Amino acid sequence: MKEKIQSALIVAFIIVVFFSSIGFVFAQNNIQQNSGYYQLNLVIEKQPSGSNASGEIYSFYVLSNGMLESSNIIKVPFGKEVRISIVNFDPGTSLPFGSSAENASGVVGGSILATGSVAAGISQQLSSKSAQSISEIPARDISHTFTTSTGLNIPVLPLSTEVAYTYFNTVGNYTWGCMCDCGAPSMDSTGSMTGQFVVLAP
Ligand SMILES: [Cu+2]
Repeated sequence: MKEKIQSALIVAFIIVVFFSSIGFVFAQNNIQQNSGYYQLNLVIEKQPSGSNASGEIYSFYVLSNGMLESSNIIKVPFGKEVRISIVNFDPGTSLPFGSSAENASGVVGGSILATGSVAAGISQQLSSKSAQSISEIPARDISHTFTTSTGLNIPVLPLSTEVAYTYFNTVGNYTWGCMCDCGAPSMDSTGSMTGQFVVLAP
């Protein structure tokens, strides 16, 4: 009888240890997913008012908590993986100023994921299964670029959603801008097609 109780206790102990270790593994995974990278959501959307010679003015916005905020100052953390999502509602193309704007640079793996659909939600789910991995876009097919003075360049297709992973390894104040001839008023105004880019100290 005593032996039976003992073995029952041992079995119970093993079960408890087994399930608590599974719980521990799940908890670990959740922590890694939540703090694995910093998410920067950018949206290229029509400005509420104003137009240029060729029509509407499109601007970069930062999507934060479901709200489109100004891209006047874009902040990213130092030394941490940053996942940049760009949702582009502009159907038009605009020629880049230089051929370097055609290549994805400063991104992990030298490529970006792109899909020809426009939805803020897509950027969260975009994976190599649903998107094309591309390392360059021919000049004639570029709509805008997201380019920083830290050496990052992401060419953006018209009406598309793109995702790129990158790191910023120098703290400081930099600039971001679009390297395309996409309309004089938007190109010159901060918070539209150019602005400050700040890499924050940890
Ligand atoms: Cu542009």
